[in-house]
Amino acid sequence: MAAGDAREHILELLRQTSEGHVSGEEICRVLGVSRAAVWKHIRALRELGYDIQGVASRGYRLLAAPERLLAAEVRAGLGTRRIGGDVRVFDRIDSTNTVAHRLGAEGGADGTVVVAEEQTAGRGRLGRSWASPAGVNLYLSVLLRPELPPQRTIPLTFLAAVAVARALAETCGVQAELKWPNDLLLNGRKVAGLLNEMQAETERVNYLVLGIGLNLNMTPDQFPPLLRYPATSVRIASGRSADRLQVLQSLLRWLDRLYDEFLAQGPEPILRAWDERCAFRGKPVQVSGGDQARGVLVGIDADGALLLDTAAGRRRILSGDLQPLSGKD
Ligand code: BT5
Repeated sequence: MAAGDAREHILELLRQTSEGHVSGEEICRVLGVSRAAVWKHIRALRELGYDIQGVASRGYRLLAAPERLLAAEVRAGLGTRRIGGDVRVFDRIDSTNTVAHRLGAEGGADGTVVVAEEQTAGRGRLGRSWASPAGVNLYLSVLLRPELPPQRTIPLTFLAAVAVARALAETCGVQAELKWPNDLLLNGRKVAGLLNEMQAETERVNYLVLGIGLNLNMTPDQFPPLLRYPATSVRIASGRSADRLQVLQSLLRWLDRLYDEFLAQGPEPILRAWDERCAFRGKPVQVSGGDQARGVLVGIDADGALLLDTAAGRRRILSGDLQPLSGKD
């Protein structure tokens, strides 16, 4: 058994017995290793930041897990089918999307997850940057290899947004609204952004990278001074800090479930779920960037295009940046 697997197994045993101790013999028996090996693994776990108590007559007990995200912790008890079979956690990298692209080109498995504590060159759309301070938020990319032509993968951006919204509701008790095409809002302010990128030929997707930046415990002073859109974090919006590991695991489970549903049933359930959380419905908005338009927001259509009722009639918007219009505009 690889050292990482053995440690994951030991942590699982310790968690199952959160009230009492697990004896050294029990761990030896379950893992099929010697006492000396168990002792070495326990020491390695302590070095990783786990607070494990050892009582001579009773065995081991897990008192606290480290603040840092660890691949073994993320995978422990995840129970997903496709997402998170391989989880890589980095302390500090340029961008999780860039690393996921590299893994994609090297043949990385469908569902591989890349997580960073900090990004030095976090990316937004159109060459913009994503502020990624260390240890407070989630920055992750998921590598997918759907056997679909490129145009049928468009709903995956919507799928990622719905998964983030459900994870936030489940673990933090907050209800995010979805701002077309790739943002999540809390109290009208941006709490998460998605950056989905694809490597494809005309007929076939080679691989796809779903990039997710989610502001959890960021404080106001950690935001860049000039933002395109007002921003927030779960902690600022709700007054409570979020457990990053819990949110991440919930997010991976929702991604897994919705991806399964998408492959089995097609895009309709995802697009419907997205539409239910659509921000600014019935409100006047403006689209700039790609397409230019002003009108009242209707929702999204079966292809994920934004529908606006404009002075010249109903329009389908395929790309651009959305802003609400106040009465004065
Ligand atoms: C996005 O772009 O919203 C997509 C952000 C995706 C970030 C994730 S993190 C993991 C993965 N790895 C990456 O390298 N990227 C993905 P866009 O809609 O273009 O918004 C970018 C704009 O949002 C910036 O120009 C800023 O004005 C603003 N911004 C920057 N950092 C922010 C933050 N942490 N929270 C809210 N707004 C931010």
